[in-house]
Amino acid sequence: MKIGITCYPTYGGSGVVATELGLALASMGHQVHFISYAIPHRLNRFFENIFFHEVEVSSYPLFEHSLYGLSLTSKMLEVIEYENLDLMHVHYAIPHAVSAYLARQVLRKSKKNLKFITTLHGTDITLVGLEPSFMPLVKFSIEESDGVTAVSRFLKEKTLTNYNIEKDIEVIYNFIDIDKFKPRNSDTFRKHVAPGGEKVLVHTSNFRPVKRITDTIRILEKVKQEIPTKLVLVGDGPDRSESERLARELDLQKDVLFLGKQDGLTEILSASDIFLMPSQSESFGLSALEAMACGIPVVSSSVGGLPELVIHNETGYIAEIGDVDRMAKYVIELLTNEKKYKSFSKNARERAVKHFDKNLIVPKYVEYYEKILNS
Ligand code: GMT
Repeated sequence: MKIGITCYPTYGGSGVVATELGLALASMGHQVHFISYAIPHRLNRFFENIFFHEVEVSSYPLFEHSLYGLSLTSKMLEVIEYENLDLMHVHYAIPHAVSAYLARQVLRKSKKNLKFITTLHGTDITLVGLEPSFMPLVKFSIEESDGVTAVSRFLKEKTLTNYNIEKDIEVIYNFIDIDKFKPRNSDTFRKHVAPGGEKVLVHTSNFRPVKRITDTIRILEKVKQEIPTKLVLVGDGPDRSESERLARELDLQKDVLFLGKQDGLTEILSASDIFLMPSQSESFGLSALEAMACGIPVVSSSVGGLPELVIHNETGYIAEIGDVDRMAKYVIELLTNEKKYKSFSKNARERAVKHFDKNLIVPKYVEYYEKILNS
């Protein structure tokens, strides 16, 4: 198959999933054309069967704001025609699904056929898409997609009810390379982070308000009263300054390590004891899955798709949003009960391998592509 993929190429989870999917499809012999404004950061070297087409946004004094959606449609049309694509697969509804819809309509005028699939990831439905001005367009682009997938059952249900849509939405969970994300020895990093043998809590994200980063610091404050512990925060974004301020205010500046954006995640995760995800909203929680695959139990909020990933009292614990007391209690329970910790760690890795292995999930996308192309 020749597949076009459009995604946000930055650090967000949807871009990671789209890129890993493209790489997996290419390794199966499919030809994959990424169409976006920048090269997805995981495509950092040559890969057979992978092509990248950069969307250039034209500037003209009259255009005070970027016309990205239209530039994207134009690039899609060019690539679909010249590369003879069978299918477009867009990740994140806004504006990608609208651009793909427009490209399909333009092609229909000249009696050419294009099918496009939209994968919903989370904030495109639960946050941005709900803005009153966007809502009708998001609903329309979902209804008009030839196929729609969602990364959790929660997100599927939310889409159908929030937008009052009657459509078959296929749930295809996010996936992980279990050979890359696996428990490994990372003594050097651990010695650096916790030189006194302290326990290590970890969180990775894009530091947006939905992630509730400051909750991780408040959890640390409580856990530290019982067990010497450090907190490693990986990533960057709008809430970083506020989090650094809180760490100083609580006199925890020596115990909270802000590492910024990092590529060597597996080493950091493997050197940690518990992954924290106290999010306000989370349709799946890819970074929690990465931790689980490394054998790290997760303590998270109970929102969105998290209960489909984190099995309470088995691979980690879940608690109400903002209930830092309970989350801290769960962390302490795990850190003080070695037998329980070991079994949770084993269960976390096993769950990642059994349900979210790339080799199980990617074929589901291929099957879905075939179904849509033949429909
Ligand atoms: O908010 C983020 O973490 C980024 C966002 C994205 O679209 O890049 O993530 C969403 O998609 C991820 C991949 O499917 C999911 O694992 C995240 O749960 C989801 N984020 C939210 O729902 C807040």
